[in-house]
This record gives sequence, structure tokens and C-alpha cells, in this order.
Amino acid sequence: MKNKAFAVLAAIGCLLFASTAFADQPFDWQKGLQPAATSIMEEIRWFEQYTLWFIVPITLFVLVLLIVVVVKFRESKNPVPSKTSHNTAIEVVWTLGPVIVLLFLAVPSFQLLTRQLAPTEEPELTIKATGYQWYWGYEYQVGESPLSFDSILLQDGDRAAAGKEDRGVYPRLLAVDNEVVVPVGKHVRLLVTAADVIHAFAMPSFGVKIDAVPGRLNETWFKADREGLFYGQCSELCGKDHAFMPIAIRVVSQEKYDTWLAAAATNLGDANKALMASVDGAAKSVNVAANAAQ
Ligand SMILES: [Cu+2]
Repeated sequence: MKNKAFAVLAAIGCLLFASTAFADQPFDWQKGLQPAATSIMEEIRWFEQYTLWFIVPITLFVLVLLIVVVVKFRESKNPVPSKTSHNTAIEVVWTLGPVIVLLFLAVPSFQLLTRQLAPTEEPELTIKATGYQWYWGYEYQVGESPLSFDSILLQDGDRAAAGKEDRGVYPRLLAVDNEVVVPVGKHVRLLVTAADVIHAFAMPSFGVKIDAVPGRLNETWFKADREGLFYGQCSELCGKDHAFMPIAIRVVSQEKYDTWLAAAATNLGDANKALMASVDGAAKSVNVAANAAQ
């Protein structure tokens, strides 16, 4: 019996963690937010938990009050209703109570907003993301000739040629042909706009979500604290293929980023392939080593 329970728990554990082991993306039966890859997202996750400590007790309290009123003051038990219309003590309590609760929520909320909107560091890299119907275009503002490319949903037929057949790493509807590549631990400034209709650039594990509005340049930032392949999506209904313009950001070491950037200036496809070989190839050899050790 115990073994059976353990097996079920282990299976659930595998389900929960299996897909997150490869890349940061949503997974089946996910309930909470995605694991954080930036300090801002760390804080967002904390704030979500913190808020629940207010929401859940208040909801339960209101439920209890409703049940008490329904039971205690039902017609058969209480045929002559009270005509009380005012009670100063209650007025004071139900005004001050919510004010205090809102203060407890507002202070950390505004602190978090400030950290999101007013970064304290200078950006080390600036990338401009432009939303189109229905894909993203990226422009790296580096050196004399800025690097720019489009990032389009990976079609199943193109998987083999792109070397992206592993659906754990390159999932259907999230994988793209050209990922954004950024160095780990570096402050990246993100300029976001759109060329046709309003889109929104969202990267859940970075805590980034910002509207892409034609004729307007929005600015945000992120600083990924670990390497990996992160997936997000357009988050503003923008037309029939809104669900098919994913965002993929590959966070790599500064060294790998430098190599990629230098190669991408002449041939983006080859640069991506070389980067994939060094990243995915390294991951595989790590797995093999771990298997051998067991
Ligand atoms: Cu869109």
C-alpha cells in the first residue's frame, strides 16, 4: 500500500518536474507561476503568495458571515427583522479594516513596481522587439551594424532541418526558428513596439509583460540569473494568428553569446546552429555523465 502511494507521488513528481527540466515553459496541469529566472519574477512570486495570505482569510471570513446571516436571521427563526440602520462602531471597523489591509498590499506592490519600472543599473545590451501580424522581429543595437532578424513559429515540417526535433526542448507552438540570444547575468534593456496592431511581449519566467503599440516605444528590462531556453507568448489579442507568435529567449554564457553575436553578423542560421550544438550538446554530455555515475 505504502509502495503504491509512493509510486503515485513519484509519478506526480515526474509529471510536475519533467518538462521544466528541459526548458522554461508552461507544463501540463500547471497551477502556479513558472519558476523565476530573474529577481523581479522572484519578487512577483513572493508577492503572489503574500497576497494570498490576505485573500484567503478575507474570503473565508465573508463566507462565514454569509452563512451566519443566512442561518441566524432566516425568516422562520427571525420573523420580525431588526430596523437598525446605523452602528458607528461597525462603520469604523469596516472602513479602517480594509484601509489597513490595502496599505499592507500597496506598500510591497509599489516597491515592486518601482523596481520593475526604474532599474538602478545601466543596460549592457539593448534589444528592440517589434510585434507583427504574426511574428516578432528583433534588432540588437550593437556596434556599427545592428543585427536584426525575424522570429517565426517553428513549423513541424522544419524541425528536422533546424535540428529541433526534441519536443521537450522545442515544444509545439512555442519553439521558433530564431531565438533571441542574451548573456546570463547581464542587464538587458528591451524596447518594445509594434508595426501593425497592438501586441504584447510576455516572458513569464522573467516577470516581463509589456504592450507593443504601433508608433510608441515601450521600455522594460530583465537580467536573467540562469542559463536556459525560456518561452513566452504574445499576450494581446492581435488577430487570427495571435496564438502562433511565441517568444523564445536563449540565455547563455557571455562567452557563448560573444561567439554567437560575431557569427550572426554574417550568417544567423549558422550562428544559431553552432550555438545549439554547444548548448544542447553540452546538456547531453552532462546527462550521460550523470547516468554513468548512477
Ligand atoms: Cu500579437
